[in-house]
Amino acid sequence: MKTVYSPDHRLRNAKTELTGGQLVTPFECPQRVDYVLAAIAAQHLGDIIAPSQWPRALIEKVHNPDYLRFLDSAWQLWIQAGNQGEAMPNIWPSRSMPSQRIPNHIDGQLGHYSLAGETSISLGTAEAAWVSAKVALSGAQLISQSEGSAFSLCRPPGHHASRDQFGGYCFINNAAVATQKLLDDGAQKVAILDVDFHHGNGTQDIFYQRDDVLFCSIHGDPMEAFPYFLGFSDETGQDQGQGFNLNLPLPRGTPYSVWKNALTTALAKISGFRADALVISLGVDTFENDPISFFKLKSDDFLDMGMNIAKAGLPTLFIMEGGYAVEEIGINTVNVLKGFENLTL
Ligand code: SP5
Ligand code: ZN
Repeated sequence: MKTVYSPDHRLRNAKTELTGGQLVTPFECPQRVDYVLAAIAAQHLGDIIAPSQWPRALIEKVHNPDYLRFLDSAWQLWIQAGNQGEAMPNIWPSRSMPSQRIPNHIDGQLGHYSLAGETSISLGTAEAAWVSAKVALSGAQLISQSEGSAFSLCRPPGHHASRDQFGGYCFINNAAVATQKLLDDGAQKVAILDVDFHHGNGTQDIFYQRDDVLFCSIHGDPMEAFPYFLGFSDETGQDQGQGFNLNLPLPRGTPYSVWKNALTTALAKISGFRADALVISLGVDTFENDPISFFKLKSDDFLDMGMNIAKAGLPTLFIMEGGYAVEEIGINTVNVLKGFENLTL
């Protein structure tokens, strides 16, 4: 399987994440990709290729232009306002003051355009997010050109980003951008399976009213886990999209034996949808030693996960999302891809 990768992911190198009332070095760090690349080489997964250039209009199909302008300007506005640290939101248009206005002040803009407060914006963040989306688009192009499967080694991740909000370490929704590209290239229907530990709230929201994209997600119960406010099993889609959204929340301590049943349920739904292509939001933060998650998957379980995904028999684009047990992220990720290939070969 080919991997699309760019070293420019390093432009996303924030120094601070707000967690537990402290500013810590972000869990979502550049070293994550180093470990994935090392495992790709060690396991002989296949060629690593650079992304192509793509027009910004392809991103604007799933994100609002004003949001993208905000991302581009946020760091500069933040510095111009005299701040010393990295840009973080600390006030939101919340339930008791649900304003639609976009403030002039950067503090207000950060609140308007964010859905979580842990993710700082730093110099280079917007550029890295844009490159990450190009990595996703180039992966989608491989699938459109009948590659069968491909791996977009995206960083920063994307599945928490909505049309006009960042958060959860995500800025541009790479899976959504790639899915739209597959449709534009001729796919009639695309299924997205999100196996990251966290619910893919951004992806769900972007496609919630559509019947040409099926979104399925297996994740930590939002009553107990980020993003807390979306990802419940009664969210099944809206209007034309009714019936095209499937959430499978699972409790703390879930082992692979139970997780696998949810995968079977999701794959049955995907089979009934008769998709032309499958996009996997591939987070490996379901791993037992992940520092911010609570499932109990072991490294070998990721091989079985890949084999089962292959049974769908669809052209499949894997998009990197989360995974914060940094030293194991490489083997866990490549195990999914190897498991997929072993069944496909
Ligand atoms: C792409 C992705 O996986 N994003 C996840 C974003 C989660 N951010 C909130 C994390 C809260 C972590 N709490 C830390 C507890 C550490 N003991
Ligand atoms: Zn995650």
